[in-house]
Parts: sequence; C-alpha cells; structure tokens
Amino acid sequence: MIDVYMWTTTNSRRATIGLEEAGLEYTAHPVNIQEGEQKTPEHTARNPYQKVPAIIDSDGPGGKPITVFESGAILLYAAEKTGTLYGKDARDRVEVQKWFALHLSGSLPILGALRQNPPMLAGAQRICKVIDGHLADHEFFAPDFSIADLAFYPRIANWAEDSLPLTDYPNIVRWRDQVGARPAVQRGWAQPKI
Ligand SMILES: N[C@@H](CCC(=O)N[C@@H](CS)C(=O)NCC(=O)O)C(=O)O
Repeated sequence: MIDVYMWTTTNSRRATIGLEEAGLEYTAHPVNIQEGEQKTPEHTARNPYQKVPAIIDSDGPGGKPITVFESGAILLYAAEKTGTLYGKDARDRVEVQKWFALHLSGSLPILGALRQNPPMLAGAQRICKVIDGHLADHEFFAPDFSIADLAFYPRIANWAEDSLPLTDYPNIVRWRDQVGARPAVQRGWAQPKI
C-alpha cells in the first residue's frame, strides 16, 4: 500500500495523478499546509524540506518500505515500479527524459514564478512557445503518454489566464483538455478528499 501525504495543491496532485495513471493503489492523507502541518516531526521525517507531497510505499524495492519526496521523483518511482509511463524503448525514453527534465528545470519554475513576478513574462512566453510548437505536431510530449505529460499538466490545469492567456497557445490548450479528460487524471486531481 502507498500512503500519499498531500494538500490541495498542483504539486501534490502531480503525485496522485501519476499513481492513478500507473495503476497503483494509494491512500491520500491531507497535510494542511495552511495550518503548518508540513512542519510537524512526522512530516519532516517524510520530507526534510517540509513540503508536500511525499509518499511511503510499504512494498518498496526488496519488499521494504520506502519514502519518496518531490513530485517529480514520485512520478519516476511510479513509472519504475510499474514499467509504465516511461516510453516503450530506449529511444522513446530519451524523448520522455528530455521533456520531463525541461518541465522540472524550466517550465514549472518559470511559469510558477510568473504569478508572483510579472517581469518574468518574456521567459514564460519563450517556454510556452517551445511547448506549443512541439505539441503542434505531437499528441503528447513523447511518442506515448508519459510522466513528461504528468509533470507539466498540473501547472497548466490550474493556470491563471490573467498571468499569460493560453489563447495564444492553442496546442497547449488542446493537450491540456485531452489530458484533463483522462479518467485517471481526474481521479488523481480530485485528491485529497477534505
Ligand atoms: N518541487 C516540489 C515543490 C513542493 C512544494 O512547493 N510544495 C508546496 C505546496 S505546492 C508546499 O509544501 N508548501 C509549504 C511550504 O513551503 O511550507 C515538488 O514538486 O514536490
């Protein structure tokens, strides 16, 4: 069994949509970050950075419990554990890795910062142009639906249109609606139940 410690945030839901898409069972436990619950000793033992999400898999490698923090690492863990969402061969895996890395190191920090920091608009437009151009002739980031899509989706699913209207990026909108229609994504997005 996998226990997920999370709140109603995009980073947290990245973990649950990944577990859902990988077909892994889990129980979601709310950690109310508005009440400081991420700073308790119990949660600090799960994530020394005192953030959500974190997971504990009682059946980790070697049959022993394992703790994973960082939503990107949780996506990788779910993909590795199930052999899903990570490309069907070495060439496809490189496609997944490129876009997964770009999202973690570029798209998410840049678009996340834009909301509080409007001068980052040029950088946000630049990354959105690259992503929109790729999605113009690719259904998903890699040849098949993968953790590269799951890494980026929560940021765009919860996008504030007034920061940067997505109307200028029709392929991102098409992709967002397609990913958002997946039942597993919808189930993961509905967590935690509070
Ligand atoms: N890079 C981390 C970001 C996690 C993160 O920033 N979590 C926020 C909620 S979205 C949090 O726990 N904030 C509480 C705090 O910083 O005290 C991940 O993807 O897991």
